Parts: sequence; C-alpha cells; structure tokens
Amino acid sequence: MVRLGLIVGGIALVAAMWHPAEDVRTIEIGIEHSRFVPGTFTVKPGEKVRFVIRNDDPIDHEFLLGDENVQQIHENGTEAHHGAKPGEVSVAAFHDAETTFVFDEPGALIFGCHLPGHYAYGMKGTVTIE
Ligand SMILES: [Cu+2]
Repeated sequence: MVRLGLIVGGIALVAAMWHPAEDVRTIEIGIEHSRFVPGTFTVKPGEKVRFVIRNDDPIDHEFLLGDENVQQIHENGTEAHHGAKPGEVSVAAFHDAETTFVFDEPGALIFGCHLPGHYAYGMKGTVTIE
C-alpha cells in the first residue's frame, strides 16, 4: 500500500512537472455595488493569471486590464462587448466571466469598467507587478 502510494505520488509529481503551461494562478474578483473587490493585488513578472470575475450586481459591468493609455482608449471608446482580448471581458449582471492574462515586466497596471460613468465613479483597481 505504501509502495502504491509512492508510485501514484511519483506519477502525479512527474505529471505536474511535465505541464508547465498548466501553471496558472486563479484570482477571483468580486463586483459589488459597482466596485471591484479586492481593488488591489500583486502578481509576479511573467505570471499567468486566470481572472474569475463574479458580478453580484443587477447591472452589467466589464473588466478591462491595461495601462493608463488603454484605460483612456476604453473610456472614450464605443466597444460594446469584450472577451476576445486577454485581460478584457464583459460581465453580465449576476454572472461570472473569466479572462487569462500573462503579466510582463515589473510595474503596475489598472483594471477598470468603462460603461458610462462607472470608471469616474471609482470602478477601477490596481495590479502591482513585482
Ligand atoms: Cu461597471
């Protein structure tokens, strides 16, 4: 029995080592009353993160990750639906959505919702990459 356990454990370990692409960290972000919760978090350079966004509000929102420039483009843009680009996803009322993003160099990025008035209201957060 101990030997079988060692074999199974060994296989699991080898399987884990053979799939570095599966090394994805999941971060859950809630939306409550047009706020992201949590509003700040930290990741490592090169880290691959699967964001699971849970919208507990009765209205639609979006999660758009990028630098200040990207945020300005979305704030002035007219894209009605997001989901094709990594780090960008629409989140319907009372629904979950997810998007996967690979962080690059140390620094900081912003995530925000750019439906009319939301960003100005404070529907934004910061990711620190360090
Ligand atoms: Cu919103």
